[in-house]
Amino acid sequence: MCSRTSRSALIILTILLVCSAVAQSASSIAVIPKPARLIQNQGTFSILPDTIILTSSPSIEKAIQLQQMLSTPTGFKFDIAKASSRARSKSVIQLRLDPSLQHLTDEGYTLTVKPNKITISSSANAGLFYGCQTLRQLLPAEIFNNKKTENVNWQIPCVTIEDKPLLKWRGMMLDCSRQFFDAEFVKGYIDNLAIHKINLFHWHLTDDDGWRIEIKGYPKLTELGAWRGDNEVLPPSRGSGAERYGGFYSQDQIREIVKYAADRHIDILPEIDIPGHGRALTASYPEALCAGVDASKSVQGVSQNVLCAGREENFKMLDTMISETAKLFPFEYIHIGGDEVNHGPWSKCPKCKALMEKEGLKNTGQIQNYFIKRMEKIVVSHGKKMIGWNEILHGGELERDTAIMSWIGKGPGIQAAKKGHPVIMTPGPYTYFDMAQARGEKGHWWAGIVTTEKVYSYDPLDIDLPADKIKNIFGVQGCLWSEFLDKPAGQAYFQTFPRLCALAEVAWTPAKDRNWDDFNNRLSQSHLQRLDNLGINYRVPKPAAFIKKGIVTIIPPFEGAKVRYTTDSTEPNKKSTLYNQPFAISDASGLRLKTFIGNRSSTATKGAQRQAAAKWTSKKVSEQFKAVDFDVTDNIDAPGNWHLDFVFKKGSHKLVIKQVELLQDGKTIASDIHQGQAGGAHKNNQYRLPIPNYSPTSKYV
Ligand code: TNX
Repeated sequence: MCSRTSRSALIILTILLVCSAVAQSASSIAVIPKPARLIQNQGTFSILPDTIILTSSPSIEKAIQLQQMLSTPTGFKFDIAKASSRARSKSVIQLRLDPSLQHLTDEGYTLTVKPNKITISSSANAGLFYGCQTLRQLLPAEIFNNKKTENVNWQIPCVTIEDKPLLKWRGMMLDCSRQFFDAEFVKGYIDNLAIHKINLFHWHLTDDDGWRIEIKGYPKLTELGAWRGDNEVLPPSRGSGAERYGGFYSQDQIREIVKYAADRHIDILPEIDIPGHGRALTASYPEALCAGVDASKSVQGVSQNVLCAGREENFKMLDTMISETAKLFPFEYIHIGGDEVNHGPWSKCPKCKALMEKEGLKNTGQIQNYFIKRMEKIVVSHGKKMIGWNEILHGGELERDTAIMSWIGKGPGIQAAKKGHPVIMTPGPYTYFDMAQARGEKGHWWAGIVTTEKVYSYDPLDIDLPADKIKNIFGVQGCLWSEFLDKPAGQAYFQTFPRLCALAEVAWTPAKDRNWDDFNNRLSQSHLQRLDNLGINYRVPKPAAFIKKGIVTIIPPFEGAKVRYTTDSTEPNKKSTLYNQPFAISDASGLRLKTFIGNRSSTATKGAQRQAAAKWTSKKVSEQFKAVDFDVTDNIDAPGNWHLDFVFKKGSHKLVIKQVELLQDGKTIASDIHQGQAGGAHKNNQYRLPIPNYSPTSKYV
């Protein structure tokens, strides 16, 4: 029997957060992001073939957008009439500009649904647009179909909503360099952001693996630098193989996309990533590199990707790029990257050494600050403000107007906000959508597994700063780097959704009104169906399986989810056994299970875990070390080497463990003495406890 050696009993540490009650009442109402205030009233409004849209001239575009959203799935026409006209329809949707609603900001709105009339009011068109998005989510999910759908009762519950966003910067970044996403894809992506009331698209346009923005003054950037492959200036990489791969956006296409986004109340922040991450630039214009041979590499393993800081022509080139970029993008900021710069080339280059001498720079860190400050001047000279990744704070001071994106964690953002810089929080462990969502799934690991729940748990304003500094936290943003996306379109959506839905609520809804169970309920019972109807390849959440004394219990990821399984290691499909009750199994290693929603399924969960042996809350642990007992008799069913993992789920305090002992009928039979930690990071958190003589009648503590 001793051959069945490795077992584990989990102790889950849960530090409970006190959450306020959920304001949104009816279970059938499931708006994401959750409105600030929503009251459900008696009755319903029905959209009918003769429903009309009333508005005034300045909002006619919003009325047309609403008409387009509603008419395809319903097949109704939705005549648009001036609010002043004597509209005869009994069924009216009115969009009203109302200056008295300025306290809700330009993006806030009120929405009242009465049996004969829907009124959306805002002080600005942005608020009307968001009111329309909310209205859409009050309708049956078929309203998101892109074809006429028969036999649907297009009813909306009567409600009174008053809503406004928590944060003014609610962003999402897409890396279009490592993988090229064509203009149509970008537009579709923008559409899907707008539905979630995201108001900023950060367009990562240049990096080591492809230059994507047409710069007329330097045409080789896109003639050469937009392409990779065996016979191109850029080597094959990122899954694209030996063939010529790439593409770029012409200035005309960019103008069109900027307008497309603006119509959906999304600003576009362009990023030109320098002075590192610049191989696409230096492959097109090698003279931009430092002179001499340099084999050093960036953290990503890329060499020859840093611009020479001592070559004056480089700043002329950058000035041209920023000048052209500034004209294409009306948004007030331009992103200049500034991340992960390999200083190696600067320390050897004669021009950089001469620059250090001339400017009195003591080290390469100060060269970086010199470079970034020159960029700041260039950006400002073209009428824009600069923003960069948190490394731009290294080596010296910057103008207070310059904004910081805090990616490596929250720390740099907090420091920058203290100094007075505007800050966008993009901490990897919460907002990096290139991180894997579960073990065995695609993605980076450096910031840990980033689940939808983890994203949802993030509170960008939960930082220890005075109010006048907290106001420097402008917002929050998700980032999707694309080096791991080998099937760009489908995989990009898989990585983005539903994590973006969680991020949208983090950005829009105050923390006191956020509650994971409530959100997950709205997501799983209604919103996933909307995403499905929109054709979004979202990630279906995986089920979990637990085993105890030979009996497997499957936990679906949400109420009502269908889980199918196999026991012979084959991938479950639509015909596999549907789980409906616990079952016995002699060996769980061949167990495979998947969640099925409509035509979609999750990735497979393999095998079954041991049930958690115990749970902790903050009340049970203290600031001083103390001994705590758990009865684990129920978890142990055989002799062998058992493992105990301490797993931190949520909360703001880590747990430090000094030693673990196992007692059989009051007598110590095993102990493992080493310091472990379970928290934001887990360190040495596994304890090994051999049980040589198991007895089914013994008590194990
Ligand atoms: C770091 S975040 C990078 C990117 C990578 C990403 C992968 C940042 C500013 N730079 O170049 O793609 O990590 O997670």
